[in-house]
Amino acid sequence: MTRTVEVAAEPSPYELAAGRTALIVIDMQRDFLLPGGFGESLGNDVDRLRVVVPPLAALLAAARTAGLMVIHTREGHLPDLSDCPPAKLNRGAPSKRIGDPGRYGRILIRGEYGHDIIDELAPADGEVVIDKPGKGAFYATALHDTLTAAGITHLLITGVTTEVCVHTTTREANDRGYECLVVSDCVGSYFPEFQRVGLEMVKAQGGIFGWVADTAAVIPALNALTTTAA
Ligand code: TIU
Repeated sequence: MTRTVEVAAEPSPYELAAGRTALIVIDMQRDFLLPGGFGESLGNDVDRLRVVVPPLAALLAAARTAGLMVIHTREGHLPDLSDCPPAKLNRGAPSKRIGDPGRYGRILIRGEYGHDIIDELAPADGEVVIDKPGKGAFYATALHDTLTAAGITHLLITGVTTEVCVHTTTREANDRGYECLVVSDCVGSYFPEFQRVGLEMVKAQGGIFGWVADTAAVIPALNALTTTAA
């Protein structure tokens, strides 16, 4: 029988199921979090995302100890940009576009230093890294097949940015039948208002896309899973 631990989440308690739950860490890449990358090229203050790093590092450690499957994603494109639709390449008026040289290599291009995950949250050996061309982690990736093969039905969703890649991925996951909990202090936005409303939208209408809880609720539940496993 699957062990479960209840998380005090909104709008209702969330059943954390051992062996069926994965932690998804979305796009914690230098291009979004450091000056000179894609995030800044769009006119954003990247410092707003840094607050996510300490709680997410703590959650990652607890998830690893509890034996959860951990999946990291990276948004980015092939060097020839053949997987980047013109609608994405040409949208808006960024000071630099995807593929242009940035402070950490070509912006949002796979294999470049800026495209990779920040050192504090580097994937551990054996953790899956999903490279995605879109905002959602399920579009044009093997994520659903990977989760299905591992028997995963529940997702703890973290990363950046709340209203863009976190939301798109949560909605994609919800439509595919996953029970999603968005960890509120482990997701970040360049816009405080979008952060607040983005979290409200997930849990509104009885949990239309899923649940929301912070690390103060989720980490003790992970620790309880670890204890009951012993
Ligand atoms: N611009 C913005 O808020 N986000 C993105 O472009 N990608 C992700 O959210 N990862």
